[in-house]
Amino acid sequence: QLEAVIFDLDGVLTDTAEFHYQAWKELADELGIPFDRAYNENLKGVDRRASLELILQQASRTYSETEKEQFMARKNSRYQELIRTIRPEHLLPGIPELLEELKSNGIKMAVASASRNAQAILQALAITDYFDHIVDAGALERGKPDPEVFLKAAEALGVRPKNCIGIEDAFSGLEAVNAANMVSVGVGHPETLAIADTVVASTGQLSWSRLKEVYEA
Ligand code: B16
Ligand code: MG
Repeated sequence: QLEAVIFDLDGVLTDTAEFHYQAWKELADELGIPFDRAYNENLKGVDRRASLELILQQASRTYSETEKEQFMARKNSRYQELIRTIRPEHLLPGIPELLEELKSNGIKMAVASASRNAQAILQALAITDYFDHIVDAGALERGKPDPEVFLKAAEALGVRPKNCIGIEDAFSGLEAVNAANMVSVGVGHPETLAIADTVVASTGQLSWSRLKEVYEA
């Protein structure tokens, strides 16, 4: 029986992926490292350190640990500037209705984001109260595709993984949901996200009845 829905944040509840891209792009440009939207796809769902390492793989030189820490701090302060513009109207289509429907059907909800900025973003979107648990990204040992973040969410909710649906926009995130033994729902392109149990093109197609259908299939 479906008891809980565990949400990824970036790309599912709101589109912060664009802000991550802009902040990384500015850094890459300053460093003269090639970086574009296509390559940025690899960074989705990947934590800050691993994202930086992916970008630096394209560089023609190596960087010290101190430099890497400066780069991460610089990217994050730019990102924090960009997310200051987030308002409740930046919730992705269908999300306000979905949260309401799940709540009125007694479904538990959690956020399983790799972002250390998740709390601030949920506050800005004014949806913190819908969630029974928000996993602390800073306390994770392993990032997605490791299932840790989803398993921690289920544990905090007191729900068995097989009674959860995990919703993700990133390939690495869906790998994490599958490895956690939850039912996986991908938001995006069916070809890119083929490992999901179901893929919807947009969050506007997510509803309580659709999720029940997916879970029972
Ligand atoms: P931060 P999610 C992830 O969030 C993003 O998709 C990824 O692009 C980002 O690098 C990561 O959070 C870390 O974010 O730098 O704010 O800690 O998709 O897991 O909600
Ligand atoms: Mg995401």
